[in-house]
Amino acid sequence: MKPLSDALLYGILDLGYTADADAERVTAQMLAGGVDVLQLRAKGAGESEVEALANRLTALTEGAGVPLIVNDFPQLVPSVGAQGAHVGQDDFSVADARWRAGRALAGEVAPPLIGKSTHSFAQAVAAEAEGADYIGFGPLFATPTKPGRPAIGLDEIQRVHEAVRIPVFCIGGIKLENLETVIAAGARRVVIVSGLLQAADTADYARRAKALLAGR
Ligand code: 3NM
Repeated sequence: MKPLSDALLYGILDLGYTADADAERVTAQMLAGGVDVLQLRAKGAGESEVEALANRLTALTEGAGVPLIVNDFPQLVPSVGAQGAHVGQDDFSVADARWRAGRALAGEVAPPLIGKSTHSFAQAVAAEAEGADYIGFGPLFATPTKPGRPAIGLDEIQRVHEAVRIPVFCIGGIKLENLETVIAAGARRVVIVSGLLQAADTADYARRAKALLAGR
């Protein structure tokens, strides 16, 4: 598995953009394009639906050596064989998510990765103190993928990177068009959702984003 510390591009398979029937095809494209982490996000879907979907993706993510992160349902991590879970500010605490994602046989596999969404400098620092393995930091720009959440802009990116040692993935409205601006503001790693999922060629879009992040 690729270590999180090396991850630059975090892709999300968001069922708000991708039809269920296309899940494997789009996941394969993201992986071919070089996403380093892949999250399954299906807002409004029930646990059994997310479980079934995750079970369809693990062969692909494992084959690529890319961690699969389940949004909202940390308890599914052991049963589907995912590598971790992502929680929001209003969801489980990191400790609770970690407990739910824990394996029955400790030591058999790597401990689960727990990520947390943060929307301010204070939340970013608090999430690290709470034991998160990584954070999302945003939304930098207003985005239809997460409606109703105000943009936080680029001003705090630098300060968060100075204060927080776990990986920080900037998120929210990031596209190829603004990625260089986001990187210039201090971002090292990003999450892209609609940019990737609405691209005519998802693999090529991921490749180009990755190249910018890698400074190529
Ligand atoms: N979380 P897009 S912003 C899922 O700020 C999500 O916590 C956010 O999608 C946060 O790349 C966001 O399409 C949506 O803007 C990101």
